[in-house]
Amino acid sequence: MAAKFEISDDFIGERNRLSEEHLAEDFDYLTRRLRRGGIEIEKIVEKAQIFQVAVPSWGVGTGGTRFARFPGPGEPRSVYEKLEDCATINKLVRSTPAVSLHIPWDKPECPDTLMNFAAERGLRFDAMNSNTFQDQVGQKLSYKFGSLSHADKAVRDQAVAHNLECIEIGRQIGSEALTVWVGDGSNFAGQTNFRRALENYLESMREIYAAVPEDWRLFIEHKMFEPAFYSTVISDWGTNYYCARELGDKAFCLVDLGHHAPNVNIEQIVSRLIQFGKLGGFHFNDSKYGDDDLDAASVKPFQLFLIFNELVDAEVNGLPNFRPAYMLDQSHNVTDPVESLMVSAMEVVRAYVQAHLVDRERLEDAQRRGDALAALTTLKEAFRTDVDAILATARMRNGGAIDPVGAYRASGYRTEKAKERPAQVGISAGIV
Ligand code: PSV
Ligand code: MN
Repeated sequence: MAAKFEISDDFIGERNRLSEEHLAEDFDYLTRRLRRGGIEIEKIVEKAQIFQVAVPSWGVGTGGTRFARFPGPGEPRSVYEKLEDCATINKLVRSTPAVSLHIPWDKPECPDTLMNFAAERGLRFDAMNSNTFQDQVGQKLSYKFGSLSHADKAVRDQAVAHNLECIEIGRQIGSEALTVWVGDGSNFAGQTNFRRALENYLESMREIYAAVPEDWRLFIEHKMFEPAFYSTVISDWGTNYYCARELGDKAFCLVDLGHHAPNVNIEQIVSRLIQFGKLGGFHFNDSKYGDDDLDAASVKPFQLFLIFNELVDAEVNGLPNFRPAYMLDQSHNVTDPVESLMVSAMEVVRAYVQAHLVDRERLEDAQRRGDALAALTTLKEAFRTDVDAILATARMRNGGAIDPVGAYRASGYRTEKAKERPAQVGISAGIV
């Protein structure tokens, strides 16, 4: 088999040499600026160097919308090619060494081979995602009217069995979490009995929970709407929290930023879940109207910062068992998915770093004195700080690119992949 094109470390080094000097100047300036506020820049660079966010295997293909999909050149055609793209992302940004798989889209024939393939490229596996929101070819019973909450026990059993299979595959490839999102719900008033549906869901989830290994976590993802447009079974963080509590210590709530009503105060939801010890993790993306799955921070960067303000507050206060799993969950329609995922990963690190710049003593003092303006100004000062030099330095020190998108484009990766991966007619992607 012909060798596959890869971006080499040497190439990244050459590209970095083009802007190293300018970066050093910017870094020097920022060092002095932050020092004025009593912040030691090296500590923040270290934070940026160790921060990680997982990428979704389904994000490296063009997702499309409910109306159409316009495939791009060189799209991955298998889980292996998806991993090649994920490895490229990590090589350039150095903060995405874990990949979240979706089963059966990514079902490996040989888990060992898949795990080795990933490890050779510096990757490991994050949470497994089950899929009972679609019918698969040859599937016995349909999920048209639900899965884990279905009125028919036989359908529920089938959906439970699928989740158990996901856990089994996950165990074989070194994953340590299962994320369950169901599309279950209703499109018409009266279509389902709300209470019974939730009871059915919980009964199914108890079986799944029992199969979750002791050192794993079970993430429950809530979503207000879509594909069901009248009601969903796990509609909101309250229902999610109730279920996670009912299930037990291994169960946590996962917050996908696109899964709430418009204008909902997500940072407060995050704070509540932290306080109740049930924040499991995130699916980062951004939205203007609904679950648009746009690139992280492309519409509401301040919201992302405020979410990280809560997260960093918990981190610096050393809250027990606080270790949220960070993942991206986006759909790319008009951009090169590799570029979008790199930019989003960098935006997530940016929000994390900026949240570390918040003067928490000053904030607390303003809160005590009831000085709302001073409190907001304290947050805004951190949010407005241009931390590009910190992010680029952290990437460079980790072996990545100062300018990941520039290096990616200059490498010709996409053109090479288009040659290696001739388009497949009818290729499907995770659109949800
Ligand atoms: C549902 O909209 C969702 O956010 C869930 O995380 C799914 O697993 C994913 O999208 C599939 O694209
Ligand atoms: Mn999601």
